Parts: sequence; C-alpha cells; structure tokens
Amino acid sequence: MDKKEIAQKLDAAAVNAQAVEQFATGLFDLKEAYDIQREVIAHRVHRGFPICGIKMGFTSIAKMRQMNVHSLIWGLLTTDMLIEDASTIKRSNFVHPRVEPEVCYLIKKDIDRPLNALEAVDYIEAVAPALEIIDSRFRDFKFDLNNVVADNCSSSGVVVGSWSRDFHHLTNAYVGLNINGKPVQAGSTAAILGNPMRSVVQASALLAERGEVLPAGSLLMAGAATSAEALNVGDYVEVEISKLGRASFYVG
Ligand code: 0L1
Ligand code: MG
Repeated sequence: MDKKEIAQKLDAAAVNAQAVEQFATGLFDLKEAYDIQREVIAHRVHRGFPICGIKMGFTSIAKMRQMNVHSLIWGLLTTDMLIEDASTIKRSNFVHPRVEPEVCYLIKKDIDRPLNALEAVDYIEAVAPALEIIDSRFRDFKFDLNNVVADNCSSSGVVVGSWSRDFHHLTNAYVGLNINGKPVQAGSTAAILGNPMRSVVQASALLAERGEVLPAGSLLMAGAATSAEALNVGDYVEVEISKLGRASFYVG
C-alpha cells in the first residue's frame, strides 16, 4: 500500500466516522508518516477547507502517559475543524471523540525559522482558552507513534474562546475541564511543556525541519494540560483557564 492509499483510507475513515485498524508497524517511518499526514490534509483542502493552523500533541506528561508515547508530535488544522464557541457538535460525525483542554495562540508574524523562547513572544498576537476534540480514526484509539502522526495526530475539532492579549501570566495558570458542570480534569498551563510558550518554540523547530512556514493569522494549539475525556451525547463541555476565560460546546 503506498502513501496515497494510506491517506485515502484515513480520510475516508474520518469522513464516514468509521474506525480502521492501524497500519502495520514498519510500513512507513516517521518522515513518511508526516508525508501521509500532508496527503490526508490535501483531501480536506481539495474539499474546500484550507489550512488554518497547527496543533501540537503529546506536550504534557499526563498525555504521554495516557497514550504511552514519548515524543512531541504535530498536525495541521483545516477550517472544517473549527467549531464555534458554545455551539453543538453531532456525536454521530465522530468515531469515538475525546476532548482535552488547551491553550490556543493566534500568530502575529510568519513563523519561518526556529525561534527561541524570548523571540517567540513577539510572534504571538493573542491567546485564548480552547478545547481540542481528538478522534483517532484507529479502532479503540490503538496506534503507534507513526500511525498517529499519519492520522493527523487524531485532530478532529477545535473550539477557541475569546482572545486575550495578556499572555504573560500563563506560565502556571489553573486549567479545568468540566463536563455537565462537574470538574473532570484539573491541571495547570505549566503542564504544557513547563510553559505553553515553549510549544511555539517547539513548533518553530518542527516547521523548520520540514521547510514549512506558519503564516500570520494562523492558530497554534499549544497542547493539552491534562488527559483527555470521552464525549457522550448530552454532554456540556467547558474549559476554564484562570485569568483567561472559558470555551465550551454541547454534544448532540
Ligand atoms: O496531545 C494530542 O493532541 C495528541 C493527540 C494524539 C493522540 C491521541 O489520540 O490521544
Ligand atoms: Mg491536543
């Protein structure tokens, strides 16, 4: 099976909300996994949904432990993944969705080279509380590192709350994930690589490695502060980040 066929299968799994088995370990390496990811995204772009940002994955120890992996990964966001704050998603559009609380940055200037932590601040326009819906296209959320990368790092939906220009207090801010009014996960922005701004630094290095640029105006999902939670019909899901605000959605 070549890269195009693998991408086609992953795209069809997402469109039809039907899980597939992960591909055999060793069928493609990590570099090829990112090539397949690009092919998967090309299907979305072809359907009229352009790339609007990137997501960083496995940025917290909690996430790495939950999924038993040890490397940072990244995927692409397309406009069909954007979900309005406080709107309703349809459970039936997903295979087995989970949600995780995140921080989202709005990029001010093209990220076109590796940045250090001091420089990264100048590339951020604003920050917002956010929720990522992850929905592995692989049966039972079972995958190895190369498979999850090929599957665009499970990314499926993004809810972004109100933008704030005050992003300097985010080194250790409370992050809560509430479902139906009950706290189900609690953590700190410090769980995101020690400081979510480091996610921007890591993203700049990963982009440079592939010779890619993240244009001004893009979203950068910095990663989860806690483990993910499964979504069920009837859920009201909310992220709360101290001094930053909230974002939410319903599951219908
Ligand atoms: O942190 C992340 O967003 C990684 C998501 C990929 C793994 C998963 O499906 O949990
Ligand atoms: Mg995530």
